[in-house]
Amino acid sequence: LDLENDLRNALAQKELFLLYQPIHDITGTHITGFEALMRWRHPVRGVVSPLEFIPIAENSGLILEIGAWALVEACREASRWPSDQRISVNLSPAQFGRQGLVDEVAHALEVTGLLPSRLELEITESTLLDASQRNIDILHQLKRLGVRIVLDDFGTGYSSLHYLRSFPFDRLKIDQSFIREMCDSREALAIVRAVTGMGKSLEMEVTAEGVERPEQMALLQQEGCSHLQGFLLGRPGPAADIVSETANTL
Ligand code: G
Ligand code: G
Ligand code: MN
Ligand code: NA
Repeated sequence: LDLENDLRNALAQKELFLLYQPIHDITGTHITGFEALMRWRHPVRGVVSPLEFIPIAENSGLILEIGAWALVEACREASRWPSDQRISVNLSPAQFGRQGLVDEVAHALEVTGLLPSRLELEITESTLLDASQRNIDILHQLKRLGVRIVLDDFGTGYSSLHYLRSFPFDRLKIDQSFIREMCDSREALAIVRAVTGMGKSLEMEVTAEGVERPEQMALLQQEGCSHLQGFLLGRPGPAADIVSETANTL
């Protein structure tokens, strides 16, 4: 409850901030965009992970305010980048379930002037809860704004395949757990192979998350994955580093 009270003040106190992790093309030589990852600089505890404070934000309803802030902040930042760079923003279940999400996204684009096609919204299966008609309608409305929709942590839910039939996602992100094991586990590798194959057939980009070792990168190139994200290619970092990072690859 302490932390919840502190979180209530965090926005006003400007204690929340975003880090940006690069997403590379499959060669690892070009950055195609960044994922915005939230952090909380707590005055006493230091930097708190979203794994700790997002659930608190969800339960208290604070996520609506925090999520709206993150969306505008990330779009504003990206509007300063080279125009071939995309920004990915994670949406939490409460944000997705809320009336007015579509207006909120439209507002963020409007006030920042970001081209809609440069914004990607990352949604997990647990965010969607189910492929209900209401949820599918919201995804279509978002898509009509011109933004891209990404299915995050793909493979960890129990109905992943069902979602692919329900909605044309622009990108799938293979969950880190598969990448971590793909060099040692035939099963993990088989799943990575199957997901990249499906992505191709369905004309969805496929990003491997959590790429930490050169052997993983080589294997992902061989399997025909389209994008790479992970500590091997770049850690989440402050916005100030980005202009120079992207400049190196252009
Ligand atoms: O950056 P890190 O790996 O610590 O993030 C941990 C988790 O927090 C991930 O699941 C990530 O998706 C989630 N997360 C990070 N930033 C945000 C955000 O801005 N909004 C939401 N809803 N989740 C976030
Ligand atoms: O759930 P989501 O995919 O949004 O979470 C992304 C999280 O994964 C971020 O918190 C980010 O810090 C973390 N992450 C990104 N790359 C790596 C990596 O190579 N290894 C590990 N262990 N975590 C990573
Ligand atoms: Mn994500
Ligand atoms: Na993910």
